[in-house]
Amino acid sequence: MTFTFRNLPVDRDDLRVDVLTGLAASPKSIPPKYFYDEAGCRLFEAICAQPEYVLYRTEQALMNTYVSDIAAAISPVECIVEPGAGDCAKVRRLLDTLQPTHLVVMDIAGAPLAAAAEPLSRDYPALAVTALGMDFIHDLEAAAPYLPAGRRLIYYPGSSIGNFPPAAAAALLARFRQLAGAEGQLLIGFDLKKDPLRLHAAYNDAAGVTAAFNLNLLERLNRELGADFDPARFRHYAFYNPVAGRIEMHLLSLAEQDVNVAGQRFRFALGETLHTEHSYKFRCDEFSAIAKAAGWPLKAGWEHDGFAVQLYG
Ligand code: AVJ
Repeated sequence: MTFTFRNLPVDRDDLRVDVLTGLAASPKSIPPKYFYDEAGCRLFEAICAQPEYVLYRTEQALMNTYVSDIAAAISPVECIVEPGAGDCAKVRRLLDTLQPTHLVVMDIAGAPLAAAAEPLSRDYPALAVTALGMDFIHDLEAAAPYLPAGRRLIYYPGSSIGNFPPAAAAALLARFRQLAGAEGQLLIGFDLKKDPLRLHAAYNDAAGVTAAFNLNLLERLNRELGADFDPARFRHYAFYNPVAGRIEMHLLSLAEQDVNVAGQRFRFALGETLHTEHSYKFRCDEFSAIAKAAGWPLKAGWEHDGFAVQLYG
């Protein structure tokens, strides 16, 4: 039916400020949301097609297997809201079964989101689609004026929540709770703790796509912040930290080197890392405790081959 795209005003300096702050800190780090420029979005889709990155296909299989149970457990909704919707592929299955009147998708990568969301309004003639190019981690509340009245389901698949340490995950889920409103529900997918060798392989694919995704961050900073990183002098380094329960992804400096970023100089020691991503893995009970602390009581859950989807509300 209707398609609306809005690029919500982002502070243009966010990238510069966050990167300069992260590089000045010890250990050095950059938030993972900055992976997703246009090349980064394409590389993430390519990761999902790698045989080692089973997470994506396992969630698909789970949703295919249990879609009617899941749909039956969800109370009727008028609106589905998906933060970080990316290529908008996952939500189609819910549109088919729940038949809401409105869909609101958000993503920090506005142009790819608009391109992916527009066809949905053609494929679902009864659906009003709103695409918001926005940094929802920073600014979730700015989406509120675009949500129609009526019952809302927040859909947060793909283990995106794994990017956040437990306290930050609870804080984000509490903000989802506010946005969802009185009769709001949350359907969320997350990766489970499992054999660390399987996890390790998923972030170290043989074709090197995850490495390219990680290193693309440096290319982006070179392009957008006039930085002079030499990607050949950094190594993609990802491993499972069982004490913290997370995959850690780093860019490790292969030499002592200076890098200039937005007019400032940063020194990397040999072997020093720039931390680029956490990807937390949970047990079901661990996750529902986090969600409960954020005001979401568990309604139902499904598990398949090391991946879980839970319904709250
Ligand atoms: C999009 C955050 C779910 O952590 O598995 C994939 C991103 N990073 N390979 C993840 C990612 C490296 C992904 N999430």
